[in-house]
Amino acid sequence: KAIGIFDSGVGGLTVLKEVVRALPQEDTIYLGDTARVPYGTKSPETVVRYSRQITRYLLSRDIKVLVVACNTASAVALSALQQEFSIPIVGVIEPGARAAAAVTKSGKVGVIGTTATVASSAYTKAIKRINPEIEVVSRACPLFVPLAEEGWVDNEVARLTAGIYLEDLKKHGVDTLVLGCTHYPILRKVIAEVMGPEVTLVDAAEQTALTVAGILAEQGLLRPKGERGNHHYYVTDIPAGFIRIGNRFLGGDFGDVYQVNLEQE
Ligand code: DGN
Repeated sequence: KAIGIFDSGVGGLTVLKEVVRALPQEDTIYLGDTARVPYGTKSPETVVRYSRQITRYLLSRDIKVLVVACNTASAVALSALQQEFSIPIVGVIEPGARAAAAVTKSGKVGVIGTTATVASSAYTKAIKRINPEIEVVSRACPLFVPLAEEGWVDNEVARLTAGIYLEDLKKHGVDTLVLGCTHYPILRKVIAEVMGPEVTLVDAAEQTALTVAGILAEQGLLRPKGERGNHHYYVTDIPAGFIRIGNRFLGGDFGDVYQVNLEQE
């Protein structure tokens, strides 16, 4: 059985990359809902409906654990999915929040994400659940998504955009910054440059992969080390754009990508 991972599009490949790094022996099935991206601007009902369809599809492909790599879907659909389906389902928000709460010394944590994720306060609530004393300052950075997709991750435009977005968080004196969107790890270098060496960046992708590894180990579902997993990719629109941007996200060729029509499933 494989690890199922889904995102609204290509961004969740940053989570897949970390899952493969942590668990190279596991098979993965990735679904990017490229026909219906972005989720960030849609109502929770719609995002829940899409997430259900995707989960049913991935379950039909025999998965043992599901990773909701999209922050928006994690924020609005995770509990509905967990109630409806019996396999373990991991979102990206809880692991990121846990890591941030563990890392901060000053008790001031910054969170950046899409407009929808920041509006949901999901990270703030998750961090406060762990430690109510922690002060959380969040900021939506919507322009980071097109910059990452365009590959403008290490130039003047990226630096300037990061400078403007992150100014307030810097002034606030946060010592920890959660990269709360699938695309932001791609911009890690400029974000780190702007925030300075005293701020620790928490990558929700990395922490999510470790959570998945923990669950599989706990349930005795890990494949033996030393094997090399197979990776399958499905998208809901034609694969061309996904392959172009995905190669950049994964840093190399990642094989065949198939189109699937979820409405017919
Ligand atoms: N995958 C989305 C997220 O992590 O919030 C970003 C892209 C989108 O759907 N807006």
